[in-house]
Amino acid sequence: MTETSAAASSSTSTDLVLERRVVTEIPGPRSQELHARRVKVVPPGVHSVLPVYIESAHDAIVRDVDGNQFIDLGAGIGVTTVGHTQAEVVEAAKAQLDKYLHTLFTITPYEPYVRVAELMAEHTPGDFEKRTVLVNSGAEAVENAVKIARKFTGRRAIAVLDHGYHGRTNLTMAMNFKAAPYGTGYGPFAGDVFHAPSSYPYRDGLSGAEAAERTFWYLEKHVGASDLAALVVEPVQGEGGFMVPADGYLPALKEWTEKNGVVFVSDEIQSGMARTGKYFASEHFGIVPDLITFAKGIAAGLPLAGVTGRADIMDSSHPGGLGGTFGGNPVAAAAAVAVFEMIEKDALLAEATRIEKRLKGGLEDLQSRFDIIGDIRGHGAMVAIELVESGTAQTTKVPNSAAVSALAAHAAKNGVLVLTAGTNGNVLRFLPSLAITDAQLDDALGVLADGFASL
Ligand code: PLZ
Repeated sequence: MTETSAAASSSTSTDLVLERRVVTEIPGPRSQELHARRVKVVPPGVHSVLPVYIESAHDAIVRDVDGNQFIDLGAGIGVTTVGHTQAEVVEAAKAQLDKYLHTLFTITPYEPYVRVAELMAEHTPGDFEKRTVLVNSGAEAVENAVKIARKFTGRRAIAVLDHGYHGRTNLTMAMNFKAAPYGTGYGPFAGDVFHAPSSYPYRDGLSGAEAAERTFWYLEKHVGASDLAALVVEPVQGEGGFMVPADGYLPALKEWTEKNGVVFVSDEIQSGMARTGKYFASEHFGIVPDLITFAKGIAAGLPLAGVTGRADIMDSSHPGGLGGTFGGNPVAAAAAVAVFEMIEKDALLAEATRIEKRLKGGLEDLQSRFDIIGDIRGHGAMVAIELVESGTAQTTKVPNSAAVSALAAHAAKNGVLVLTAGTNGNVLRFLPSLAITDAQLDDALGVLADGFASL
């Protein structure tokens, strides 16, 4: 395997032959060496799901330092949506690197930030004036949306939905549904955050209207609508397991927030930026959020995030109230502008729809052979399967996290990166880049089929 290692150490992302290739055990010897160095200097709290160390990546293929090549069905949790190392994005970032790397927008501003704000205004739902603030991470975007909603309404309380995920800062830990691993031992958490029941059609069997009534009852009795500044909702839940709410649920929530003067925040950090076949998943449900949080896919891997929303809400913050040293970094912003251009030029919304068809087709075929696949759900290139114990898919739906772990491990050993999710850890989620080919998808599905057969 020495031949392959030598090639690996000198290859760049653009030399990659775009196919799955397993040439060593996984993780290979060079990854193991790096891992031995890492554990001496990086704490275990920063956990890596699969400790193969990456050498290069392009489109939907990542190559490790041992020369193994993986079909990437995770895209760094939905970040490299346009594909790894796309020439347009890399060139835009390089051009910006030659001009200036930082000035601080709140000291001396620059055009790429303004351009991103214009593009967000254009591509988010809602035919009204909008404003955008740029920050560095998804959690920071959620923090800012909460700040902005509280300032606008003068109210204290924030509501979130069961199975939601919003980040790892102190406020956003309080907003997550799942305690372990995100919050365990890290409290006390921010107060005035209330969790309400969501819509989870596979498990609750409720219509959208029924699930919404349950949510309202909870918010009205337990929080009181008049004290509520914002309701923060992922239109398709990410870490929770890609739950698509029942028809009518989100429109009912939106209407309820309007009636009660509550700011509706759509957390589109995972579901946004063309991932679901629309620019923002809110569009699938016909809702127009007051504020949208975004991150992940917007800059193809460079750190950029933000909040876009109704001008009257966004303008309620006083000068100096919003910002941060690195927010809207010019290199990341230039990359984001290129991402928007790629979505248009390469008709990437249609690619997400292509991927949905191919993936769901393959997964339905697997479901007809393996009865532990209880549910297949999602939109565009954001699709998941929920696994249950054999014989329970239509009845008690007993979560089967062991099968999910075994399948993810089988996939990794065979050159497919697939991510898990779900409050019960029993969901396999597929969020490949929109550059993935049908042949790569079929190849990955074949690996999964073998995995199911060997369970
Ligand atoms: N809101 C909907 O999906 C990030 C978390 C990975 P940051 N999801 C991936 C991990 O284990 O830390 C996410 C999200 C939604 C907010 C966030 C937070 O975004 O950029 O990770 O802060």
